Amino acid sequence: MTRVLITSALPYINGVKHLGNLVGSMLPADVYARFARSMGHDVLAICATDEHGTPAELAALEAGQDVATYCAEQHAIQKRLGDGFHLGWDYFGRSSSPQNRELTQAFARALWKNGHLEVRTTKQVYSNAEKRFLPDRYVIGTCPHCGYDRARGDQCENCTRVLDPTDLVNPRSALSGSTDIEIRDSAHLFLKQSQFVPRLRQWIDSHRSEWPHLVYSIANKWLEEGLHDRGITRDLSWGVPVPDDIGDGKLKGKVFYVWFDAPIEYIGATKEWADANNKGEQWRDWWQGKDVRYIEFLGKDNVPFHTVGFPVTIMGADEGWKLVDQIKGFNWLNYYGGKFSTSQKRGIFMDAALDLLPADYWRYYLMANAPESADASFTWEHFASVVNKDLADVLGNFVNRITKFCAARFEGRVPGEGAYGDEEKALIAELDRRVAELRNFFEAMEFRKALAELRAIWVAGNEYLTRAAPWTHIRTDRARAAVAVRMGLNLVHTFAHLSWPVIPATAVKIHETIQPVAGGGRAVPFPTDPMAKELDQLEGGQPIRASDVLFAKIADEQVAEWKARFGGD
Ligand code: B3M
Ligand code: ZN
Repeated sequence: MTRVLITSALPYINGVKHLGNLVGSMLPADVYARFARSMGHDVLAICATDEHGTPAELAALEAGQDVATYCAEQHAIQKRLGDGFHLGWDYFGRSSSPQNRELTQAFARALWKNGHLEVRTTKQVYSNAEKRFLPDRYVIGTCPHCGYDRARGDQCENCTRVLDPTDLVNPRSALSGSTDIEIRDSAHLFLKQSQFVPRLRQWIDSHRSEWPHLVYSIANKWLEEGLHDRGITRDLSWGVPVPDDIGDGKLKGKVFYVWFDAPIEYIGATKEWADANNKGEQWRDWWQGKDVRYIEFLGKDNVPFHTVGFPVTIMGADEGWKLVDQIKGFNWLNYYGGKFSTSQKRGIFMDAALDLLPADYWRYYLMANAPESADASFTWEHFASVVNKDLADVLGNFVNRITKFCAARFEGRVPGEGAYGDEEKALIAELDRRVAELRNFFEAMEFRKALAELRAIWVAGNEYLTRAAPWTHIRTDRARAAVAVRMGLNLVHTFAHLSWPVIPATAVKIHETIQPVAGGGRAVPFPTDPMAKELDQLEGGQPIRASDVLFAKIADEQVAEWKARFGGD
């Protein structure tokens, strides 16, 4: 047994997340955490909302709320939706927590003490009308290169050139449109990342064979392009305040940049967990213990901050905090070939998804089509066909027909008569091989392959039952029918064990047709016994319950309606 620390990239606070966000970090992190638990490992799974930064301020402004109230409300919404999707975090924290504030300030102090921070004077745009500094992207004006008149201060959308706000012709505030803006000097803290290149190079290369290609190549590219020192403070009011003892008194009223404090919240949320559950100093041990394997789940756009930004913070602080061991990165899930978009409200969001169907339909579909080696695309047609075939026809139908048949013809009790014959032995041999494969794919976090294997196991059960045909034999050879029913019920039980990481609510329901789940469902154990034992463990005479329909099929009319409602093509 190893200790496994798992974090998912922190969903940003500005509104409900879409299915692309869900499958790009939170859902696979949960599936893997469940799998690791089901293998008997000691697991701590952590997530939180990422609450600081200008986008949070702007979203609050738009909602007509002060930013603290806005964040508290949105956090509660994201927490509720995460629960709805059965994301079983040990803790779902908030980057605006006192714990994170303290840790972020402590990291900055350590970096300052170790000489890795420097105060530099920078030129920033100040809006007299709004009495505040404007982040680069909230200054707009005419692009000096192509003449586009809504170029942002960080980049021109039209010609994609990277800009500085001072490059813009006729600059104005994107917030108010005011042109009463000026350039002011402003002192900021810079993290001297360039000093860390040799250490980063060594660390990243030491993981070259272990990390997925996607992750290694992005990390490597960043290093090769050269690391610039990075400004880690901002002229904002919402954020973790820079403490007085850093920066020679030149940083009063400033806050840390959101990307500085957000990854520290992985540790912060672990402390929130310990504080909320009387775990004392255990949070520190998860982050400093030698026996912990730390795995991060994140979308490809977040790779640089996790392979360079956060590691530099940890290396520079030099206080024994753990660097990540394994990083599972994801590509994009698209919606009809285009992007899911929060700002354009394009695609399906977590709240709308749960209004349509229970979480397990989505969990299965998304994991079976996870954007692992390439981008993937959601369409309603594909979704419906996967749900109808895999979940309704294959898994649901199997559990339904065998438990119902047992209820109708064997008084709802596992029939004990007869011994397994050649059919059963062949199935056992096949499942020994397939279950080992499934476990390997889960362990390697190859989710598409894992789900294809899981489905193949369900199919093998169905095919067995079709061949064994207890409904035919019952008329002439009751013992033969009994053997098939007993194997069928053992398969139901095993399917629950194997499926729990992916479709936990359904797996518990399936398991309960056979017997209650031990330990209240915190972990359904993954089978480690040989299949000959796993598939022959139900006692003759043991009562079972007939299952209801587990998955309703999605009709063509529903597909048409949802396409019309959510947009498609
Ligand atoms: N909040 C992801 C995003 O909003 C970002 C992840 C932070 S992980 C420390 O794109
Ligand atoms: Zn331009």
